Amino acid sequence: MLNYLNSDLEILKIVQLEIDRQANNLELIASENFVSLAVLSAAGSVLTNKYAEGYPGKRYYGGCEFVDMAEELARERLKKLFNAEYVNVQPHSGSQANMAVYMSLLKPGDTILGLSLDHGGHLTHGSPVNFSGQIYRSVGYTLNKETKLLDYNIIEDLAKKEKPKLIVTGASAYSRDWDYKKFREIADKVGAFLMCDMAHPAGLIAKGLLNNPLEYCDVVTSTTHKTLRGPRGGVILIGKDKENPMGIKTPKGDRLKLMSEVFDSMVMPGIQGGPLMHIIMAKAVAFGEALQDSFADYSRQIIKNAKTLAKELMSLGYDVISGGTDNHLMLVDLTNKNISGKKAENTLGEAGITVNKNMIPFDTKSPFVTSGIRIGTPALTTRGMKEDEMKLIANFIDKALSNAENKEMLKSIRADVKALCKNFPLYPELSQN
Ligand code: DSN
Repeated sequence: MLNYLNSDLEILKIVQLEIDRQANNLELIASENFVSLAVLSAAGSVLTNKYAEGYPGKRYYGGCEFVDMAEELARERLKKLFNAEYVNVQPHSGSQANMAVYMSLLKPGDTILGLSLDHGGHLTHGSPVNFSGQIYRSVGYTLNKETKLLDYNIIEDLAKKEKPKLIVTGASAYSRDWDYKKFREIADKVGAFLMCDMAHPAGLIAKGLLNNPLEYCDVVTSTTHKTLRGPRGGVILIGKDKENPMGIKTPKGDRLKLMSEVFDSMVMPGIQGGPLMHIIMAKAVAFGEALQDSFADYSRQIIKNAKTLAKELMSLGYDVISGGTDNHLMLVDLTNKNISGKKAENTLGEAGITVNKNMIPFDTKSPFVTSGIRIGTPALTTRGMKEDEMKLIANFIDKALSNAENKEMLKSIRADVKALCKNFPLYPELSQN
């Protein structure tokens, strides 16, 4: 595959360095994963050459008969994966998917109620530095101060007070499951639309390992590159069997037409132009992989690994927020270890362990420093690592953070990390070493 880059040695070098970095470091960023060579090949295929504005069978360009097949396949596989009635596979990213939903359901100035960014929410759930907090009036719900869990009483009180037009569920840094039924009840009490951005746990939800937002939300968005292990991108979905899926009264037969008109036309031409057909085909490949039984084993192992890592870290004296995890990630409050998230990220980086600094609920430090780190297991699980490796990794993390100023120690952990990585080869077909 890489031979074709011999024509541009500067770029070839960069790709080789990145392959080497991915292969020789422990990737614990909760939102990242390693795609299969099949997904990689589809993403790097000739479909990148094709303009296909519109939707299958209704394009503004000729020559779309084969890209139509790719998009149809992506749609059908995604519907099957989540038992969805409607999907749109064109959003270039999760942010674009969220934007399309907001612009379909809201008018400028309407109120959005989402989990605050500093409590684990996402930029697009109403942060003041994002379009979602600038075009709309945004109110953030926070976690319970004692338990660091979602507190449905607080959320209901806030919803009654603020009267949001849209309630957003889903997070980037929350390690517990969501009770979408409770959110539905709250949304119905205040007459709000209910949405879930399931970008992080989508793969786990697809395999039935977490509660399913499609059963209760009017609309669900996701990225495709986290636990779903596909190419970078976004999707929009609506579940089956709801009388009133968008909160709008319509004759039953017209529902699908209404949904496709509203969301499809907001994605294109509303906020996007030509779809990335190579990425849409790569999404189809990833959805095909996720439909296989082996993906359920993989997803179960992600959770087992996360639980093991959380338990080991806690036994080493780390304060894992909420005392553990139900999904693929955990948030670690480093306050008792006297090290900031920023310093921890850098220190672990030196030891070959990649994590990201992350605000913890009620953090007193800035987002550039933070009191915590976020750790996730999807990528290492893809490499085949299991509970035994998680125990080793917890010890690497502890040794590094306890010796943050000891360069020799960090170097020696780095060597151990590299040795561990060698036992779980990543993309050997692409590696030059
Ligand atoms: N940036 C992603 C994450 O790391 O969670 C969310 O979009």
